[in-house]
Amino acid sequence: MQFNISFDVAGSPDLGSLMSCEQQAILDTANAAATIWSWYLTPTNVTVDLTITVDNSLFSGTTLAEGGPANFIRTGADFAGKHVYESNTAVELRTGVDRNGSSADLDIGLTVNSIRNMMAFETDDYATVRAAAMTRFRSFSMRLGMILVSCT
Ligand SMILES: [Ca+2]
Ligand SMILES: [Ca+2]
Repeated sequence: MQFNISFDVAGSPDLGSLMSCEQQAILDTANAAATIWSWYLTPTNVTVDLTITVDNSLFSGTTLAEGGPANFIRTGADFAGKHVYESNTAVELRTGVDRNGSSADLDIGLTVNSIRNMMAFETDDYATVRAAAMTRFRSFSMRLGMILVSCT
């Protein structure tokens, strides 16, 4: 499987606040993370479309990022009287069927503050940051826990 990663330009009111090199660094890092994720996911020939939104109204405080599958789909099963759902990404990886068509399968939300002030920069202790990031990428699999941004 492979990822197709892009910014949700129309849905990112604050993307323009980032320098082009910051935008590129985020895409580069997300693509590097996706490459690692793909090692652990199905070899099925499917493409998971991941969009990144930059919107300062998404969150504040110590949150680094938000993210997850675009939607959840009823499996048809029930458990304890409740409907059971699974993520569209799980369905696509398992069956090859993209239930939401050309819409993004996975979303990541960032703010300018989280990118600039809360994430690790290459000028930090990069080896430590990188090792921690790799561990997190494996642990969270389909979630983005950290983005390494370098912009010179
Ligand atoms: Ca897809
Ligand atoms: Ca889709």
